[in-house]
Amino acid sequence: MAVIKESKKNSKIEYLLRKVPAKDVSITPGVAELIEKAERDGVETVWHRFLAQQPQCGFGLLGICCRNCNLGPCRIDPFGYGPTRGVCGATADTIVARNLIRMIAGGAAAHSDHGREVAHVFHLVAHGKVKGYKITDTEKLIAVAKRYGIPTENRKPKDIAKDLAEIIFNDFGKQDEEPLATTEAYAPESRKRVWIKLGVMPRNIDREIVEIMHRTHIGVDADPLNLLLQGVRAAIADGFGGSLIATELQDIMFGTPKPVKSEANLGVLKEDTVNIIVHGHVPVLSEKIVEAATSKEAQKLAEEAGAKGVTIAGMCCTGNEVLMRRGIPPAGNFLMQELAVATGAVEAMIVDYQCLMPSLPDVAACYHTKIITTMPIAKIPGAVHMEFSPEKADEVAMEIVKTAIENFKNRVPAKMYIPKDKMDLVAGFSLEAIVSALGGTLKPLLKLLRDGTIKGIAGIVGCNNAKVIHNNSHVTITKELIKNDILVVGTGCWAIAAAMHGLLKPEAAELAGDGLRKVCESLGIPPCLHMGSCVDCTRILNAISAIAEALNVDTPDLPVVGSAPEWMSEKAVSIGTYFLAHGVFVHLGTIPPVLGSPTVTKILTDDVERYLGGKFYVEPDPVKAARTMIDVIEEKRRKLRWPY
Ligand code: SF4
Ligand code: MSK
Repeated sequence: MAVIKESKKNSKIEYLLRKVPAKDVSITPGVAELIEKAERDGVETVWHRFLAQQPQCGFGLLGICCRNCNLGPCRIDPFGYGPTRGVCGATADTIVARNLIRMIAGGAAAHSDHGREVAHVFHLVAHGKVKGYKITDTEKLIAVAKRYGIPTENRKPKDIAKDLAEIIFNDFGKQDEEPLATTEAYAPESRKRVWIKLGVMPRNIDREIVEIMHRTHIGVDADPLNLLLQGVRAAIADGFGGSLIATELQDIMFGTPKPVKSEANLGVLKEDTVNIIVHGHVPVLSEKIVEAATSKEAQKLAEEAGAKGVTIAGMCCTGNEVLMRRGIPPAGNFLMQELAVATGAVEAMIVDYQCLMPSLPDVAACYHTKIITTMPIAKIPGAVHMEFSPEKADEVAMEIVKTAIENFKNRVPAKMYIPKDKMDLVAGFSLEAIVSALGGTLKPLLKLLRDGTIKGIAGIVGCNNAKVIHNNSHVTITKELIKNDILVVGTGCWAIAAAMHGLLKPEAAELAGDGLRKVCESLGIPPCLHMGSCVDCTRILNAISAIAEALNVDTPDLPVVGSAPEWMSEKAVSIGTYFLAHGVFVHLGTIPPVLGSPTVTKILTDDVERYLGGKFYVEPDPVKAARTMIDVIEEKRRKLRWPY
């Protein structure tokens, strides 16, 4: 129970408050107040648990512990006084490389299983086997089908969809050595040549993940470079055969995002309505929840329950999905999920999968909130499980919404506090929306890049991490970059951080350098563009590829950088690696567990550039990191002989 019953735990909470003032934990308005409220209510949060874990295991932080077999666990002495090999003979280099690519396997598995779920629903839609979903964006369906060479002339959308579903299913299941159809359809030719030469062209997402698990089993691959190359192959497979499939099919079924106005932060919750939060990643359920919650039936039921309607808000990437397609406001990003419950004003938090804290039901136990799990693969002890299936999507969604409404009567006003803070935003900049804002072609952007009005593009992605001040690195890096005329595009929890700090408002153009500011003002857009959820990092990849092809250069030549300032998840490792594979200079703001092997560290931060054109750069200081990214962009411009 997070309702801290033992005096020992209570004293720990008080101790933490004395040790770390809440204001030093987060820069986001409302967070400090709610941490204090949580402590008063006797509820522990992620920050309390993070401190309770100190000091974290030094071997783990360096990546030099291994428990891949029962001869272990083994650990390597980083100072050379103790063991330099595991029981089987594995060195630090082998162990670090194995551990890192197992992280990539985890991230790629999460993205691709999400993609697979969406593909299954799409297959049902194509074959007319499901009522609750449909093809919403036929134009996108045709554009995607053309990429795969599927005939589209004079054909019904459902027939095109059947062919597309077949090819995508085959990408998941095929056993031959040929590249994924999706990589062939989307990757720039110049990159494919590099990947083939290096032996990292992916064959099948499942196979690349399985191969990582095989190679990292005791007694298989011990060569750090060979292991890391398989990590690159699995990450590329994720980029195309997992994440991109999710993005494209979600757009076809739920609509391709267009600019939409909304608000962000905990202040989007309302005192007098039923409040429902959708949290997780996959929109197949949350789209239905939004439909059900905004229906006349739900509004009427809420009024009968004494509320002034139903408010629905998002959290993490499910939040991003429903924000960019429906304008549903996000209540916060990853580290704020428990605080949303601690407002005492949430009737139900409906979760699908990924980035859900298993502590949520414990926090909810202190209030009246119901944590409702919906996916058979993501149950949490203490939560209510209401299983979702595409065939019964509408019924399940309405049942869940009704459960939330019925719970309104259990709200305890004395335990309720909603911070007032919220911020206006514009989200929904899919690549299609960006091209449309530019008048139907990328040409104006290319001209602005060439003449230096916009110096470069930075893709900022990823999570929150309790190791650093919440949202500080996201916001600081973003402000530094736009001040230097670098257009920022991004996804995931960065997008929600940027929104809560006013960086997704067109007015944020005031913070940009002269060139970027004028462009934003003339187009009426913010200097930071919300491109979606974690899987939508592939929208950024598609943008980079389209720009490179239009300029007839390879992707590493572009004045483009990537950053994951506060990353924590395995998915972020996979994303960072597929950006690296596209030749992007990728900044990491929290230190990956690789420093126990100078060999692996050097490969990732130096040698890899010779093979792929990009490399990782690790810097926790956001100002220094931004400066380096600006320098990299200027260097790329110099090489292109563009003004810098
Ligand atoms: Fe130890 Fe080797 Fe087994 Fe890892 S695989 S636990 S290093 S014996
Ligand atoms: S939700 S993976 S904390 S971005 Fe996509 Fe945020 Fe990272 Fe989860």
